[in-house]
Amino acid sequence: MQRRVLMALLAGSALGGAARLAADQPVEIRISAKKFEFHPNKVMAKRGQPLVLVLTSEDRIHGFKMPDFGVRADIVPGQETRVPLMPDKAGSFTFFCDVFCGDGHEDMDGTLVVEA
Ligand SMILES: [Cu+2]
Repeated sequence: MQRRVLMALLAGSALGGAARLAADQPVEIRISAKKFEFHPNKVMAKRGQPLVLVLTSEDRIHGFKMPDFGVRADIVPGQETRVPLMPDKAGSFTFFCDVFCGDGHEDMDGTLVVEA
């Protein structure tokens, strides 16, 4: 009887540990770039949940800039650019291409929505 209770306690704490670990693991958000858009161009996140943006390009070098979080990276075709990001404030934040890529470059942007 005691042994069963102990096993249940052990199983419970193991599950709790796994849940905590999952919460601390960064969530990957994949965003691909091409003339003249990001896909997806709207991504959702939770405040306090660390992210890794995984950026790829389908055609040429683009830029990725999100001033509200001090993020800036080049997106090079054939590579994955991984950008760690801690969304520590709620709101809607714009990201955009900051490498001139042709007519339409000015409209190449998207939004990160961080929910409280
Ligand atoms: Cu551009």
